[in-house]
Amino acid sequence: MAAAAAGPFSLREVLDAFRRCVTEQREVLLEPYLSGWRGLIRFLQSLGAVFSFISKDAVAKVALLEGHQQQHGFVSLQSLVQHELAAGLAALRARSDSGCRTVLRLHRALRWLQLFLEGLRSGEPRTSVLCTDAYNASLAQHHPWVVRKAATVAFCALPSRDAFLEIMNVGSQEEAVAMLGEAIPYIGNVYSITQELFTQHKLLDLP
Ligand code: 1PZ
Repeated sequence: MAAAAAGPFSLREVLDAFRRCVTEQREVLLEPYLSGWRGLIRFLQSLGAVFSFISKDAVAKVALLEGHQQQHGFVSLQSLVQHELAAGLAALRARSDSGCRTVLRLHRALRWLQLFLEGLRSGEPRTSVLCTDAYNASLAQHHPWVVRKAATVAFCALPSRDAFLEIMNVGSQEEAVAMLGEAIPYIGNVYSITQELFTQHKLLDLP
């Protein structure tokens, strides 16, 4: 257990991070949130170079948030939002490097992840179909045509469902599917709390 970090990468770390994210007061803790994202990025990087344009963007966004977190000592997403809103919504909207607009991008991607994992769990064998459907129902509406095109091409390079469950590295297929069943509600919880927070503060369309 103590040696878990030294062992081979497993998507279980991502589950653990998202599990740790939400407090009893329904705050989303930044440290496990970013740690979950770092795990997802490592997983994405292991899928090959076709996905590097996606992982590069995610890496940049996580790095920006780490910078904000260190600079201001934010513990939660709520405190980040509160801090940035103190300057006023107009000032916040004018910034291209705000924590809020960056979290919003990851937040939308988390919805994609939730849908994709649900599909994977359902048993549909064509991961590219699952991935495209999840993408069209979430991120795609926020992306320009050229990004949608590149993403759709990359999705064709996804490994099959069996291979995918294998490289998640959580044990047998049954164990991998069981872990998905456990992980999806945690991810869904983080997603809905963030969605509520951003709705409440009118931040869902930050440019
Ligand atoms: C397992 C297969 C992985 C598929 C990942 C599905 C998401 C496709 C996203 C395509 C993103 C293309 C790269 C650049 C996008 C940016 O323009 C946007 C908007 O940011 P802005 O330009 O406004 O700063 N970035 C995003 O929408 C965030 C995308 C993060 C994607 C993270 C994927 C995590 C994958 C986990 C894999 C298990």
